[in-house]
Amino acid sequence: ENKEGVKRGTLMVMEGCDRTGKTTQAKQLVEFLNSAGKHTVFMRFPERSTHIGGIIDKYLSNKQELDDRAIHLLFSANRWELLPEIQKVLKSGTNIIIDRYAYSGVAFSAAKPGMSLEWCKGSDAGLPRPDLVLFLDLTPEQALSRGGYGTERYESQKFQERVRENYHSLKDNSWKVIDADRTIEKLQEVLRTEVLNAVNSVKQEELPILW
Ligand code: FDM
Repeated sequence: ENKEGVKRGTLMVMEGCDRTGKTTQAKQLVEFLNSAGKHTVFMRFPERSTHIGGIIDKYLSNKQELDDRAIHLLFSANRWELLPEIQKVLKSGTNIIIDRYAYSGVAFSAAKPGMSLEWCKGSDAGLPRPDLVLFLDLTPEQALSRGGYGTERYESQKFQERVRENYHSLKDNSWKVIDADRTIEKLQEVLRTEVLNAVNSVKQEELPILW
């Protein structure tokens, strides 16, 4: 509890390769927690509505080219620019579920030639470490069978395979690896148990930091 006697909110993150159902599941979890009386908001990265987010959006939709390091740093900067907001929300006792976070940042950038995991981690070092990371896992074949990838940058099978390997090397003890090869309803049921558990067991006042 803080000075005002408010327990801080829980920081939860959804991660996974494309087509694993992250966004659908995250939004349903937010509704579920709110209906259970646990005030929760949805956030996402990249947050395309800011100035930096606008550049990221152009890059992802192939309207603009950028050096691999420059775009990596912009994805990080997009998290740092929203950190004050995240801190404010958590401090007020509200939980956050974020669709993608720094793990996406590293897993995607480090899947490019000549980009190392260590270099990529640098620019997110110091951000709050989530209480819970729900990693929705699908093999690239399972993901592909869900109707193919879209047309944004990174949406190809070869790239997604490298991303998935990178994700697995970023796991720490806040991660739950969840088999996403189930119906939307079944998967939601599994995830609800995890988020309730996380919200009910938050104790420390201060969140630890990455990495
Ligand atoms: N992505 C996302 C990154 O490369 N770095 C990041 O830091 C983040 C947050 O952007 F291909 C990639 C992952 C994905 C794309 O897709 C954003 P969605 O569909 O908006 O999540």
